[in-house]
Amino acid sequence: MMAELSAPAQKVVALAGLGDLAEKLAAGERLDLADGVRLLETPDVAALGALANAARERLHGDVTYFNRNLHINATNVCEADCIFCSFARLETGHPDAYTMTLDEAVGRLRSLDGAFLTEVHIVNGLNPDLPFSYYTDLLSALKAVRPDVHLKAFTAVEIAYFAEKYGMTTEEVLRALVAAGLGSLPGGGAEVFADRARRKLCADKVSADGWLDVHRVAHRMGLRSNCTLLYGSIETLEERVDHLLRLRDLQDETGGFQTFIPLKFHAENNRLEKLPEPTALDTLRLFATARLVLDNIPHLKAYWPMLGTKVAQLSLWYGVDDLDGTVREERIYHMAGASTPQMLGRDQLMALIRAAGRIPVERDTHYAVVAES
Ligand code: V47
Repeated sequence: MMAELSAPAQKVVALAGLGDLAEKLAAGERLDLADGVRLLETPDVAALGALANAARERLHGDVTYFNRNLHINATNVCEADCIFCSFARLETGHPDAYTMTLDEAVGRLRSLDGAFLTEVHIVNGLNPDLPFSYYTDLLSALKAVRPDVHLKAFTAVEIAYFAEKYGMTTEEVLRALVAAGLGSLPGGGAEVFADRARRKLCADKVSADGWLDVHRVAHRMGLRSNCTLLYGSIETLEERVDHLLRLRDLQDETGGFQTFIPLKFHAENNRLEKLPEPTALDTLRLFATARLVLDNIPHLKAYWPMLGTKVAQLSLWYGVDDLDGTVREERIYHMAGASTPQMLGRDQLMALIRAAGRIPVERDTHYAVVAES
């Protein structure tokens, strides 16, 4: 079910030829593959935005969440050979490869010198030269410095890699990480689930079913997680919607996803350099379609370091209710050509949200409201 569309919005939607989908949504019916593709193809992005905004306002009104977080990418050494990636280096010893010592990684948190934050987000390469204790020690050392901070760490691709490399089940890996301080999983590594695209983009990392299964196990253990789609490289519109539907199916089963984050493909310094990047209109269409198809995932997040602050701000009228975050230092997209700043302060984030006519609310990882500190 959606919020009522205003009479002028109903007119715009009807003129765009989307009246039947508006009726379907108003009746609480779910969108299917063909519906999703129609939305992604519509030239009338304003009409699509009106539909998505109604769904967004039904869930969250004018509230737009943000959080204060720190990103750590502790190593870029990675065995996987994903053709879209500008961050990874295949081997330790490559001139651009790095692996932080635990002191260096924890120093990133320590150097904030007590500055307020609620979350550390950690995503790494699949490094063949590290023992499992590197990751558990990293989590416990971060917790020792700031016990109050939530650790959202390791994509499902990393978890699957740990299970295989260190001879454990997914559940054993997750139990050991939780014992060391893990609080939830980020949504990265999903890329595109469809076989055709996945074989081209990232043939040698965990399969779509493997990715989904790590999240299934995590959700059954009571952990929450996020999910993503890498859009705008070689995938078709059908493959984008297929990806959304597979996420929706798992969410029906477990209810453990908090947030969907579409990740916009950046084309510099990787093997897809010749591809044009998605336009702002493609981005708005995808966000709005995701809001409407993913009727069971509560939050839709715009990750401003990859979208740019202007498109991220605009997205707040195309389904988005969450702007990630202060971030502080981002490597994955900046190595792929993102020209956004490395961090936004709390005041800047709040001003950006207010200027869009929305209400900023600081959240923690589980969307509890954080009182001003
Ligand atoms: O899995 C890599 C993507 C992801 C490129 O859960 C690229 O809150 C675009 O996990 N162009 C990692 N994308 C990032 C990630 C994440 C980010 C923000 C929030 C959350 C969350 C999770 O980055 C990878 C991959 O899909 N990526 N290279 C590129 N050239």
